[in-house]
Amino acid sequence: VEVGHEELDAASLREHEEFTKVKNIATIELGRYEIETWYFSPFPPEYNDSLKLYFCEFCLNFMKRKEQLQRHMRKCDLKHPPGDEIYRSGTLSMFEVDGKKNKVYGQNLCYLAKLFLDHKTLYYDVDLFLFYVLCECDDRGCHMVGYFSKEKHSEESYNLACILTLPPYQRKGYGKFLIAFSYELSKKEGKVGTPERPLSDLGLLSYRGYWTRVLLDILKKHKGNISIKELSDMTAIKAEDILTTLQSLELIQYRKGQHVICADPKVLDRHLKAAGRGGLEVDVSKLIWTPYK
Ligand code: 1VU
Repeated sequence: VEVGHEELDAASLREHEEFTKVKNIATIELGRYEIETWYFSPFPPEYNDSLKLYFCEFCLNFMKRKEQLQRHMRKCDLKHPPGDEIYRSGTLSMFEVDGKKNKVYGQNLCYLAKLFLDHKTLYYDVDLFLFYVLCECDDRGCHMVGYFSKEKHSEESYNLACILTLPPYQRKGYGKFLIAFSYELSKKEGKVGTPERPLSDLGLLSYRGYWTRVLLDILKKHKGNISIKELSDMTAIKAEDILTTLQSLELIQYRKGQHVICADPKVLDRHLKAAGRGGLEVDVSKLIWTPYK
């Protein structure tokens, strides 16, 4: 069925416009990487005649010319994201950046992220968000690997708004680390959480993989019956996400008006093998954090 523009509400129309915009920036330079972009991002108009943008890997300011970046690097005194280091394990650190305290950084991060996200309009009202920026650190500084954003207050129990692993770091387990981290924060808050929808194809694959592994690990170890509510309390994964994950693995039966988990150990092992690698582990003892008030 064809839908005329007049029948779309304002929000869908804006989203439709974002989708159909032509990709503007083809490549970016960020730290030691040159990265090909995937999608349109609404940079201010004066940047739209550049095919390539040069980002400062620490403050995320972007420039049109390499010489501008070189000049900037001589005076930029940041060596890590501008926020609190809330986790460090080996060379991996997580920084929490408050969008209200670091507005320009938050906006720059959104412009950068949109180059790799096509599925939704990003919110540029960064005041309302916290950004969790994952870095690999060495003697030159803390280099951003990826991030997720989180609303300070979510009515819908979202514990993650947007997630990105920068392309040079993808498929190494950082995505699952970021997802696991978002649930560790929810556990500390004593809340269940769920990612904001819609999920991209890669987002859904990563979440399915994470949910499957976490739930099957528990089911494997657990003796006797366990309810979806108990699984949710243990993992901070929202009950609906547990139900859809277990249903897609055909581990749920409907008996006498109730969902029942049927977990044959052999079936669990088969699913676990198919669920891929575990990703990088979050060492909760290294997380020093209190919920946002
Ligand atoms: O490696 P495993 O098999 O153990 O697990 C992978 C795999 O299952 C799947 N996956 C892929 N499968 C096929 N082809 C691929 N190219 C691929 N990439 C991932 O996902 C599992 C997770 O792997 P990971 O832990 O190594 O995750 P990454 O560091 O690669 O990060 C995953 C994300 C989704 C963050 C990354 O692909 C990304 O940044 N994509 C672009 C942005 C995006 O789509 N973000 C999600 C949007 S939805 C949203 O933000 C709302 C919540």
